[in-house]
Amino acid sequence: MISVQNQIVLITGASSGIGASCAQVFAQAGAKLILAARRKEKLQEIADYLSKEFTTQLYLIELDVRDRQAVETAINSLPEPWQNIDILINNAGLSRGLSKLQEGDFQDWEEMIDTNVKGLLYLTRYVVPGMIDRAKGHVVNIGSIAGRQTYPGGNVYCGSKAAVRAISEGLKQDLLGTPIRVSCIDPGLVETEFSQVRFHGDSERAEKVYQGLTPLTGNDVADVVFFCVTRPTHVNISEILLVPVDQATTTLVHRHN
Ligand code: NDP
Ligand code: 8X3
Repeated sequence: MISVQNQIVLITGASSGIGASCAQVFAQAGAKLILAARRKEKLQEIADYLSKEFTTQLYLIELDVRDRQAVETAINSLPEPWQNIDILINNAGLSRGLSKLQEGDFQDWEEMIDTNVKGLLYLTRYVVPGMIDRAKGHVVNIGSIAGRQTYPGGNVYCGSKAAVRAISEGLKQDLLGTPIRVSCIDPGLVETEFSQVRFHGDSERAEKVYQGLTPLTGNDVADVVFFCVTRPTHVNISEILLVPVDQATTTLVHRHN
C-alpha cells in the first residue's frame, strides 16, 4: 500500500457528499488537501473541522468548474507549496431534473454537460501536464452507474456520465507510457445532496429516492477512491462499479417497505 502522507490531493466538489467524504478520508491519512467548490462557506466549515481534528494542511478554492478561465487561473496561481498536485479527484457534478428528453430544460442540460463533462476536462487539462513533468500522478474521475445503464428521464445526465467513462478510458490510453494512473469510479445510489439538487430543492421527492433501501454513503465511495489511490504504483484500477446491496441496476432496487 502506498502512503498518501503529505501527498497533495485536489478534490473538486468538496463542499458536500462524496467530495467532502474524500476530504475526510484523505485528511485522516495525512494528505494535504486542495478543496474546491462554489460554496466557500461550506468548504470553510469542512476545513475548520479537518484542521482541528487531523491537523490537516488545507488550501481552499472558490471555483465554478464550468468557468474555464477560472479553472486555469486557480491552477496556475496556486502558491508554490501547493503546485505539485499528486492526486486529482474530479468529483464535482450534478444532475438536474428527470424530464423526458423531448420535454427537457435547456438550462438543466447545459448545467450538467458544462459541469460533469467540460468541468472535468478543464481540470484534467490544466493539472495533468504537471503530473507528466513530475512523472507522478493519479486522476480519479467520479462517474456513475448512470454512465453504464441509461434509465427513463436520465437521458442527458446518463450521457454526461457515459462521457466521463469514455474520457477516463481515453485519458488512460493517452497517458500510456507515463506512470500516471487513471481510475473511473462508478457508484450507484449514494445519499448526499445529489437528489435535492436534481429536484431543485424538492426534499420530499429527493427523500423518496432512498426510501426503504439502504443507500451507499459518501464514505463508502471515499473508501473505494482511497483504495484505488493506495495500490502499489504498478497497479491501476481503471474502473469500479459499486452499488448498494439493495440495488441491482439503475432501476431495479429492493425496497423493504
Ligand atoms: P452533492 O450534491 O452532495 O455534491 C456535489 C458537489 O459538486 C458539491 O460539493 C458541489 O459544490 C459540487 N459542484 C456542483 N457543481 C459545481 C460547479 N459548477 N463547480 C464546482 N463544484 C460544483 O452530490 P454527490 O456527492 O452525490 O455528487 C458527487 C459526484 O458523484 C457527482 O459527480 C455525481 O454525479 C456523482 N455521483 C453521485 C451519485 C449519487 O447517487 N449521489 C451516484 C453516482 C455518482 P458547490 O455546490 O458548493 O459548488
Ligand atoms: C447517480 C446515480 O442512478 O441516481 O449518478 O443516476 S443515479
